[in-house]
Amino acid sequence: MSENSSILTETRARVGLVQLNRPKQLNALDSVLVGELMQALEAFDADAEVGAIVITGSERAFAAGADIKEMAGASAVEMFVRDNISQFDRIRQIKKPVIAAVSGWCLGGGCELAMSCDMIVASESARFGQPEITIGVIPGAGGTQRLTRAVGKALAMEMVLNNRTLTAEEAQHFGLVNRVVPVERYLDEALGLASEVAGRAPLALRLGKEAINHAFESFLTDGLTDERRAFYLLFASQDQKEGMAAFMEKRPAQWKGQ
Ligand code: CO8
Repeated sequence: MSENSSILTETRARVGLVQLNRPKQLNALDSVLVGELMQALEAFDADAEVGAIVITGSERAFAAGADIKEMAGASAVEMFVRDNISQFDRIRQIKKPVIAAVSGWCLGGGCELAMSCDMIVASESARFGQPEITIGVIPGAGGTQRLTRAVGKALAMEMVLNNRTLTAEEAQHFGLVNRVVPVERYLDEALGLASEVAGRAPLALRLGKEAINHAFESFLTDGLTDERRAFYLLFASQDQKEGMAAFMEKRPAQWKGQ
């Protein structure tokens, strides 16, 4: 097991495992974690001994979203210039199958990360949601696009506009998740699935993944650009400042529509 500051990595048989490792912050995705994660995925992708990759968090939280404390005070221009979300594009370039092993909270950027993977194995305790509306913003890393494709317009609207969360069972019912297993087994189940997939014909795996992703490409590229601009633009609003401050001060937000 090798240790960076925010992730742990190891190789088991032909599976590369990345564990998000900010448990006290519920694996909130700050820019260091996202950078280390993408680097680890790229290293496994380039490693001939690895056939598939698993990303996991802790039992309590896969990831509770982007790190609100890191971005709360930023202006729209700062968000646009930093463009941290472009780090997320790196996961789209990974050629090997990537499986998310999800337990507990899988919210905001965490849900977007899970949806950027090729398959999701969930524990019975997993909860999926896009709660950005509660802090005065919208999803910024593909949530409006991938969720709509995965669960359909009606439910995506309810999740993005009214913070509807999904249980693991609901997520499977609506096609977001491949398998739901008891919490003691979710990581082993994901590693087992990854190991099975890793044993399959490498070129066919790569082209199969590429072909399925092409089914999304035309809408995804334009949609991601629109979503990202809208997310950054919201940092020009008082409501974003109020929403994120209210989260950190553990109080309800007072919305002004400004
Ligand atoms: N950012 C920063 N810190 C967080 C986050 C977060 N997203 N989520 C939890 N934490 C911290 C809490 O502040 C708390 O820290 P402390 O102990 O210092 O007060 C600690 O983690 C534990 O959290 P709670 O005490 O709140 O635990 P609870 O069990 O009471 O509640 C919840 C769990 C419901 C998950 C709650 O923590 C919560 O609502 N978290 C925020 C969820 C959220 O709004 N996520 C969306 C964030 S915005 C986003 O993801 C936009 C994505 C766009 C681009 C992605 C780029 C990477």
